[in-house]
Amino acid sequence: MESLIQQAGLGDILAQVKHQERLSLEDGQRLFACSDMLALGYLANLVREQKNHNQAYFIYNQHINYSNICTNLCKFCAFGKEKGNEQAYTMTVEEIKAKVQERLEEPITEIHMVGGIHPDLPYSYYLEALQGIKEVRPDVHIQAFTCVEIQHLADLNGQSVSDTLEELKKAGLGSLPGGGAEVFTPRIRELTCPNKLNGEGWLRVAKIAHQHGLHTNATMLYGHIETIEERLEHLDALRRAQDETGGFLAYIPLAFHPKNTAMTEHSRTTGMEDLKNIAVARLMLDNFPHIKAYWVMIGPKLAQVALSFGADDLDGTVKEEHITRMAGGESEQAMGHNTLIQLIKEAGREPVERDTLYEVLERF
Ligand code: V47
Repeated sequence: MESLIQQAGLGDILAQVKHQERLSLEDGQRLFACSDMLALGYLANLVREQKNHNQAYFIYNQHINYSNICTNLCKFCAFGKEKGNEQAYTMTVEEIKAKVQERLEEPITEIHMVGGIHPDLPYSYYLEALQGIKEVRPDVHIQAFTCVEIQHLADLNGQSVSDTLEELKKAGLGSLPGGGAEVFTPRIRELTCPNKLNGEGWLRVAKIAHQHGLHTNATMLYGHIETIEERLEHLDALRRAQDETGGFLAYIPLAFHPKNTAMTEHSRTTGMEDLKNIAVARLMLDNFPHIKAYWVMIGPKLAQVALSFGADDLDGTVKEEHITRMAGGESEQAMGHNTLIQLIKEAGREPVERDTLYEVLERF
């Protein structure tokens, strides 16, 4: 295998990986330019096994998208709708509680809750939603509100992000998901999501969350108009932020789904693109403990393969996630606990059920 790496011209990167040295952005360019997937996978797998051995994590979680009404209306998004649109919806706090109640008999440990940037829901709604979930399911970890939503809540509240996060924490917030990062560069934001909090703002909120003891995830939406340089700039910004705070848990590359968006001229990403984004991320993000292959976006079959190309986490049982489905995602909306275990075992990995903070709950 190592001669294959030499043949692919990546011998120096192999040496750096073995010595656990940080790769440069130029190295990243060469990795993205490499079409020898076995060589890339081998390198990424070395890092994956240095950090996570043979373990592959999953979580028993429930997704709740409380509202799709959004003032940002990003061009890549099929989920967000203008107020008044016939497909627009907003759940009441009682409806959110009922969703949690519906699945009370299942051993769910995490509720993942995100929504659009709503023009007129009051700040109290968000606090009550968190409190309501906790009333119904007191032990659950709530991973909710992207950095973009947090900034919006601080603006609504008229207080700092710090004070807002403290209040949300008291109401039950446990950590932040990684959405809303898209691609940080101003060019991409201008062209695809001009109304959204900018990249600097997203990173600032994430770092403040980390200072308050709230872990967060990070994502990148790839496979549209971004260049390789822009992907690497995004990864580098995350790596630098992580050097400062150490608060990121997982990085999740999100494959662009064009259906029903304002960017339908693009095709879906290919399997090779998806694997490459996972492998390069694993190699570049040397300070991120986990790389997640989100099966809802890349499909369970490729997510299974990704466990040998850098990923160590498949996310979880999910159910009722509307963001991918609205944009043409065809994966089943829920994955059984046993199916996840089977996928992982077949990939030759050890299935580990985790909680949100990667504490081991059960090994299979
Ligand atoms: O913020 C929007 C992206 C994100 C599309 O933190 C799209 O563990 C593809 O962030 N095609 C939401 N992607 C999902 C997300 C997430 C998912 C799973 C786990 C975690 C985690 C986070 O989805 C949005 C946006 O970046 N998105 N539209 C689309 N058409």
